[in-house]
Amino acid sequence: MRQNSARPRPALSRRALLGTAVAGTAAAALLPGTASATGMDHPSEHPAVHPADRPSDDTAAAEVHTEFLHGWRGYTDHAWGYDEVCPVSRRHHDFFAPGHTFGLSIVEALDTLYLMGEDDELARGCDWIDANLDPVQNVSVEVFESIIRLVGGLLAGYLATGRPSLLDRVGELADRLLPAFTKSPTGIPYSHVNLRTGAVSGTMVALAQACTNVMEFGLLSDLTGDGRYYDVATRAYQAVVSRRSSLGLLGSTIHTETGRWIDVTSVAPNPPVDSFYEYLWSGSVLLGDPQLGSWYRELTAAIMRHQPVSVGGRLWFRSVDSATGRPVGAAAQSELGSFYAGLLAKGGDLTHGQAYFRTWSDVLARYPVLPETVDPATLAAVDKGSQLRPEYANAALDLWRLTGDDGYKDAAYRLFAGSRANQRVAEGYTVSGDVTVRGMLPGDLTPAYWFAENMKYQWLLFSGTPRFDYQNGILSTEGKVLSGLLHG
Ligand code: DMJ
Repeated sequence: MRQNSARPRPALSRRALLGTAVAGTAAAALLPGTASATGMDHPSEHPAVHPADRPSDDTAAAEVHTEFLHGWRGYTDHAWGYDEVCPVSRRHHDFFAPGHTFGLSIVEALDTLYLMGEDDELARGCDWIDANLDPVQNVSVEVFESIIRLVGGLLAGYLATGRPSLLDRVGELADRLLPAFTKSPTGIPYSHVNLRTGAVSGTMVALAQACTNVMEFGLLSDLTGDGRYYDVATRAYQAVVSRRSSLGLLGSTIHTETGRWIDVTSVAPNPPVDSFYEYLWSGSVLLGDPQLGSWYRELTAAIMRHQPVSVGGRLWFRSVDSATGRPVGAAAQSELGSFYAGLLAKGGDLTHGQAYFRTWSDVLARYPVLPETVDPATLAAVDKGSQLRPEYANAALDLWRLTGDDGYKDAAYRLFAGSRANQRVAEGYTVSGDVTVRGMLPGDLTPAYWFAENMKYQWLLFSGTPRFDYQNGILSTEGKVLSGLLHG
C-alpha cells in the first residue's frame, strides 16, 4: 500500500469558508444558558470522547486498507456483479428491485479503489460496468438513490480513470431519470421512474429526495456541455425554496404535482431532509453557484433561530412547525443527522459544528458504534440497530480538514475500532440488530455505501494519500469525490 511521510496538513480553505458565518450568535441568544452548556465557550476543545487507543497514522491507514479489502473480498467472492453482499449467508441482495442488478457495490467503490491505489480492482470494476451495467432496465427505481449512488459513483469513477465509456454510461442513465423531473408540473421530481418506459410514480417526496441531485447533475452538465441536468436540479430547488414559510423554514415532505406541503414539520438536520441542506452548500462550492449558497445561508439562519436546544448540556435540534416555529413532539434524533456537524462547520459556523459533534461523541462514548436513533435526554438507544452508518466519520473528516485537530482522528478511529470489533464477520462487514448487547446481533448485509463512505472517510483521515486534494476536494452526500481526485 501507498504510504507517505509528508502528510498534508489540513487548514481552513477559502472555498470551505464560502458560506460565511450563519447566525450562530442568534441561536445562542435565543437560548439563554445554552452557550456554555453546549460547549460553545470552548470551541477549540477536542471532541468529548476519551482519546482512543489510536495507533500512528500509517498503522491506522494500513488497518483501514485491510478492512476495506476484507469487505471487498466478501463482495467479490459472493456477490460480484450484484448490488450488495449478504456476508453471513454468502448470498446477494438487489438494492433497487428484486431481480434487477446495477452492480451497485462496484459503482459505489470506484473512487475508493482509486484513492487506495487498488488500480487492478478498479479496472476490473470498470470492465464489469462496460460489459454489464444496463441503465435501460424495465424497472421503476428510486430517483434519489439512483442519482447519489449510481450517477455519482459513475461520475467519480470517470474522474478517477478518465474512461469515456463511464461518462457515456452516466449520460444514458441520467437521460432515463430525467422524466421524473420534466414530467412534474412543479419541477419537484417524482420519487420513482421506470428506466425503460419513463413512467413516473411517487407524488409525496421528502426534501432529501427532491433536491439531493444538483451536485451530480450540475457536474454532468459541466462535463458534457448539456445543461438539461443542471437546469432540472436548480428548478427543483427553486420550487421547494419558494415555498418556505414566513419564518424561512421548510417542511419535510411535499407533493410533486400540487407543490403543497404534506408535512410542515421542519425536522432538520434529521431525515428525511438531511442532504437537502448539504447540497445547497456543497453544490454552491462545486458549481460556483451563488444562488445555492445564498439559500443555504438564509435557510440555515432560520434553522439556527428556531431549532437548537440544549438538552442535558448538549446541542440538539428540535423539530418545529415551519409556519409557527412551535416545537412539535419529542422525536428521537437520528444518527443520520450527525453529518450536520461537518456541514455547519463547512458553512462557516465552526462553533455549532464542533458542539454538535461533541453531542454525537457523547453518544458514541456509550456504545461501540452509534445506534440508529437516540433519546436526546438520556442518550438511550431508541432504534438499537446499526446500519453500518458513515455520517459520524464523515463529520470527523470535515472537521479535521477544517481545523487540523487530531481529536477528530481519535473520534473516527474509535468508531472504526468499535465496528471492527463488533461488525466484522468472516466474509465482510454486517449491519447489526442491537448495539446495546454483546455481539450486537449480527444482521446479514454490507450496504453498498460502506464501500463508498465508511472506509473512504477513514482512509482520507489517516493515509495522506497524494491522490486527493485535501485543501479543495469536494465529496457528495454518498462520499463520491466529485472534485479533487489527483493524478500523476
Ligand atoms: C447514504 O446513502 C447517504 O449518505 C445518504 O445521504 C444518507 N445516508 C446514507 C448512509 O447512511
